[in-house]
Amino acid sequence: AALAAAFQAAAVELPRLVTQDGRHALLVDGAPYLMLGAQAHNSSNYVAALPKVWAALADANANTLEIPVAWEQIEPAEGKFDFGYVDTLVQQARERNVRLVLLWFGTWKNTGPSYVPEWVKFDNARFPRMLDQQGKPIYCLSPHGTETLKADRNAFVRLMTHLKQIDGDRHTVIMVQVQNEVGTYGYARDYSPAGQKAFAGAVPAAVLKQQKSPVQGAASGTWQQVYGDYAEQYFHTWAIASYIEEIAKAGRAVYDLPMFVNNALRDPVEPLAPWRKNFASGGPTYDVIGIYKAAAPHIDVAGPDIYEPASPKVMATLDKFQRPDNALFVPEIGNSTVYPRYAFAVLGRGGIGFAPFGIDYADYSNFPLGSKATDRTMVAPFGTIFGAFRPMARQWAQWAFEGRTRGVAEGDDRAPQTIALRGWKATVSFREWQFGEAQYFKHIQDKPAGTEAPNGGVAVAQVGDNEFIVVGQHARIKFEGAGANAGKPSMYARVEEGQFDSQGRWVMERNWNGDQTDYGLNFMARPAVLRVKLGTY
Ligand code: N0T
Repeated sequence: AALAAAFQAAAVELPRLVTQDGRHALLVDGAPYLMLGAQAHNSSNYVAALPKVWAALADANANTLEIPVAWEQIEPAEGKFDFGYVDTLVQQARERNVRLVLLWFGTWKNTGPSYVPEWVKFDNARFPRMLDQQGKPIYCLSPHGTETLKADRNAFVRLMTHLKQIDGDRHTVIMVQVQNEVGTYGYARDYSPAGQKAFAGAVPAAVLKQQKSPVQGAASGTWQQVYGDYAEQYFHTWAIASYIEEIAKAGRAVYDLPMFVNNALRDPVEPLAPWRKNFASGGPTYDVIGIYKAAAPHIDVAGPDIYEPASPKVMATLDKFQRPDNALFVPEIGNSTVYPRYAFAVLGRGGIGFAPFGIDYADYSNFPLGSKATDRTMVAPFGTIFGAFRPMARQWAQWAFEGRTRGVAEGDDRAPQTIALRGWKATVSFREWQFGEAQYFKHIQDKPAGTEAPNGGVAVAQVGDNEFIVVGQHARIKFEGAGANAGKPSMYARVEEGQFDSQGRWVMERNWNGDQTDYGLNFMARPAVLRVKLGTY
């Protein structure tokens, strides 16, 4: 009876983000959840389009589908709501044992108003667009439009109310993204009278506290006084974040699901500089996460949308978005073959989720951002990795929350990388054969098939003092003593290849020894899961 009661409690517990010791977990049904996600294409949010989404999701071995719910589709005429699509979506997700992350395409979708209903799109008097410095309306809706906020918030609250009704006891839907890639391209802020007035106001105390100024500015005062050359961008960021906060707060008041925003990135490597039309002003770029935290406390996470494949940039982006006050969550990453390996880095670093974008068979390719292919060949490289993680996803999320996991993705330089573990150090190298050391075979020019471009990765969970779960592809890993074991000779006590079963029990398939361990542990194209026990002598 106590157990039944505990299950009951877990089933009714709402999904939520928790933080401990600077690490984060997304709790679903009361336990950390690893989101092996996939995002559908922008226009697949219609019942008849779903079969091509589910087919790709299955091939991806994803446990979570991210998919839009558009304002235009749930409120095509003002005050008339239609949740037919949402009902079918939730029903079909349950049948497939898949969770949902809904993307609220409202006032801003990639900064523009393409997903607002027609009755909003062209009523600029009631739903004002931003004005440029000459007073001319631009493409983007103004974050100072009080009627726009009211209308968007109203529709969103209706959506959350409906979700609570149909899913409040099941939690098929585990998170909601509020808007999509907000900000404004080409304009720093809104120069309308409402915008001008707000810009002349004082920086709110919460922003002063959470967003330090990159320049020597006043400790308080107007945006210009405090943030100097960054004032316009920071002000616009605050305006949009505050607008999002009103929507998220109202939605969570009726149904308290975790909520997040996503970001079209600014360059993470070039030195920080004032906005120069080089990214969307007002979005949750890495430099203004503090403003989002201050202005939008009902938004749990700001996540990076990664479409720039260069490994130093990807790593810099992960570094910048993983913070004690911000969980690492990659809600979008390109679906071409350069990106799957980053799953090892994101999930190894303790990310709560990772979702390639464009995982459906709708015959649309967003090349050159993503893959040219729109069929199984595009999905498979993600599917093999997710397939290795999926049976142990719950364990992995728990280990990540406990700070036991690490991960690396092969860099564009193909160079070895080291992983610091408690009492141990691991070295991961790439393009190695399974047998022998490269230095003895200098005459061999050949490299393993499938390693022509970087696609290796390894993630490690330290499950005991000398015990590790290791998952990888196209990589070699070797361990040596460090810390308390520094300088001690060591060897494998045991290396089992296997997987966890549905009860969470480790099931061994074979014991790696001899050739299989003499030259490190070598992962090839098929991601394998190893349970590695080490010992010193
Ligand atoms: C993304 C997706 C979708 C290095 C692009 C990325 C999705 C949105 N936008 O397919 O539109 O809804 O969130 C913008 C990337 C900008 C170019 C980066 C060049």
